[in-house]
Amino acid sequence: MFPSVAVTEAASEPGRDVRTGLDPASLMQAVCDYLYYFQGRHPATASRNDFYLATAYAVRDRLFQRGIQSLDALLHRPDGRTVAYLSAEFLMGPQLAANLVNLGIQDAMREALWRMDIRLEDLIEHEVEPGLGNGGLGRLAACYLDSLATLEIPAIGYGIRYEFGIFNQQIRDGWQVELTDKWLHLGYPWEVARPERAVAVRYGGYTETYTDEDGRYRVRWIPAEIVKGVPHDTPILGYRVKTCNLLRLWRAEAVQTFDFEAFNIGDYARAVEDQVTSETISKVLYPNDASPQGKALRLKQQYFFVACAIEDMLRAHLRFGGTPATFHKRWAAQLNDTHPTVAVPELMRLLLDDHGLEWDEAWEVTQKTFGYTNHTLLPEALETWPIDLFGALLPRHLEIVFEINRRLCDGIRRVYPGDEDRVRRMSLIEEQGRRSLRMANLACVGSHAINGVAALHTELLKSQVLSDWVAMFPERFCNITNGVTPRRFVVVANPGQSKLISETIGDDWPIHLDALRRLETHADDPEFRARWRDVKHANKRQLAAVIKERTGISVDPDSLFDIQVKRIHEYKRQHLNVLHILTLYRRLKLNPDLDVVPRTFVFGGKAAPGYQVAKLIIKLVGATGDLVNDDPDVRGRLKVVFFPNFSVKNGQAIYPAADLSEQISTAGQEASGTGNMKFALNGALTIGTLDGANIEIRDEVGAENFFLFGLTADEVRSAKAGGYAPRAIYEQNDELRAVVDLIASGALAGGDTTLFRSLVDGLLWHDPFMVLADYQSYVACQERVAALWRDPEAWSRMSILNVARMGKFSSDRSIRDYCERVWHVGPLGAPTEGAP
Ligand code: Z16
Repeated sequence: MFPSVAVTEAASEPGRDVRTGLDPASLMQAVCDYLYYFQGRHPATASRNDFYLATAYAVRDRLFQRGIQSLDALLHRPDGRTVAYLSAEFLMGPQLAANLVNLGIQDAMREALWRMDIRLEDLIEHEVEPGLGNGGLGRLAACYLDSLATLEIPAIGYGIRYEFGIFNQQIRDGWQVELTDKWLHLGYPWEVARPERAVAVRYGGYTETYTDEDGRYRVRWIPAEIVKGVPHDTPILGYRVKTCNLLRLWRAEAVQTFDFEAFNIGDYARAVEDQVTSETISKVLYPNDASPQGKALRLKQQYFFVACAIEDMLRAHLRFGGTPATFHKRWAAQLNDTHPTVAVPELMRLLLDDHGLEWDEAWEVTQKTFGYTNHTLLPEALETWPIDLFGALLPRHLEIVFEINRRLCDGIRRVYPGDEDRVRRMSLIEEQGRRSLRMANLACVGSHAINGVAALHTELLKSQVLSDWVAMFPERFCNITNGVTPRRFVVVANPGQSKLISETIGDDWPIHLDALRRLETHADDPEFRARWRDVKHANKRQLAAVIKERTGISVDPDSLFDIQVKRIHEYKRQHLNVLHILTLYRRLKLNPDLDVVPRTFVFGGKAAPGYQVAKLIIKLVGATGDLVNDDPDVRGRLKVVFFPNFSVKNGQAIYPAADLSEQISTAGQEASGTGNMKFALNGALTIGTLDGANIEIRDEVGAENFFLFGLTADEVRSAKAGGYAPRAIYEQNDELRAVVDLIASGALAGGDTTLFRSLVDGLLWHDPFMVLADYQSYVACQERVAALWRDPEAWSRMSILNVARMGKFSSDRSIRDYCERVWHVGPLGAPTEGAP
């Protein structure tokens, strides 16, 4: 069985690049070598994990090779700018298949492994993903790294190497249970630790002033605690290009490990304790996606990776001959939401205290370095830190923040004399209640560019949340609509559809997504439509098998797959979806012979562990499934599934199987959404509100090819202003009343009328997300969906047209926008118009 003969034969081919070749023989030899000499395994006894690791190492070699070449190219072009994407989250997803696709060696590796009796697909399935993010924001960062490399822009992603990522979700008795995500357990082959490039990060203590040799007044920070940040590098290869960038994640370690190893200190236990405390910093990802936790440890995490990143950038800059005053000419740093905003006072601190720049010069460098991306309008998501907490942890930074604020407030008073209310609103310090630092304001004042993530979001940002900032700094604002990488979310996730597209319009669409438009003419070709349907049907059969295995529920691949996967949140309105399901259920109970379109409703997503209502919504979905799935009157025509542990990996199996994509947030609440793009690129039709990027998707695919319902953001606002009364809607709509009553009756809870009471009462008396207001419109829209489903030709045509017109939503387009409007950088870091 072991292919030693084949390996020997292969190795004897003349001129073969044994070390990094891309042919099956070279790949096979590389995998064998890793198995033998790195893992000390004989193939006959090697486990699947052994083969997975050996394969990953073989691939990684080929990435590093390109990474070194990219660095070399950069060193020979020392005038260019490098992008630093600062993000507390990177939701990378599985790496093996994506890297094989980007290298263009999927078939070669499959063949290489096959010669050893190993199926590549089994290894891909075996891979554990690093879940170092909560949802959209973290996944967006990962898509952007893919596009930066593909567009050959030198870039580094800086973040935290959490030991435990987003929890694994299990469903027990319908409830979410959180399990620790031990993603490093079997070894993570894609990264390399660089302990020699560690950075010291300081916390606490106090500051003092002194006079330097030139008689200048200077400040020195005497910290109380020092932690070491050790970088762990993952290579990020672009699609079919040589450029290979870096994701550099920092792990916290104790500085003084060796002191107590020498047993020469009295308090051994305390020394160990200190070490444990240091390492706590990168221990776990905070699992909140919408409302930040005001924990000191979270601020410690933020400063930890930011301090490491800026130090790393500054070191590189100085090593390549730069001066502190030209930092911004070599680095463009993006703040992914406010999480890394402490980078603003941190860069100021380094320039002022360590490098002796004057304030004005340091401030200019800082502002030209940073751009700020806002990802939410939710008021509870706007980060603030109590001043006492911030000052205790970062005393020097607080002083700098106060000075930034003093100058900011002076500036406001100059432009708007006497407008103290405006000063109060724009101040970096919230003075009401516990004095606190407003991170969004700090990000705005410290950046030369500020952007929202979809057209509506940016408009609302400009007209509401940040209107004072627009008035004073209008030139800083722009919109950059989110995008997703078509490599991972179409080429890797949906090989069937990808093959059909490439056979039809050529294979350049993964890098020129607008080329999908060539599919338009094929939408009217019955033969093409039939092939399109066959692809979707095969994907649905695959998903049905996975659903059976994970949940025990049998679903019919011929039914309409109606899917909502995303974080569970009231504003995303999974419960509106449930109200529709119960409406159909009730209609069937009243008339079992009713001719309904058979549907499979799939839900997936994690609830923040402390978000009780979200957890109750998960329970409600499960209870709805229990009620509906085996009811004899339903006769299998409705199935409701909660797909546990939604992740990037599971998403890659789910998006390609969707017929209908649920994008039903209350208008004005979802900043952009990116799942909406992943679904549509995989041929799902969208039912959605005029929210986030849905609006732009509808504009692109055509209103006639999009199922629109619900209030607009303006209507939501005026309905609320006019005293919205959900109870009245409930009373006036018989069908709505019946389904709400059904939930309240205990019929979904074994007769328990208390289980869902808080949810029902919330809807009837408050309903902040206008679920009842949009119910009628949603149900009516779903009837239009059902009508179209009955006409498979029309459905297929619309599905093809949707894909054909989704080119705008490639993350390549988003990254080009950032390069042009924010970073002023081109391929190889070449400066573009407007470069500082
Ligand atoms: C997040 O995932 C998002 C916003 C935020 O403030 C924090 C987190 Cl962890 C999401 C938005 O909710 C979503 O609409 C958007 O598409 C995504 O960020 C990427 O911009």
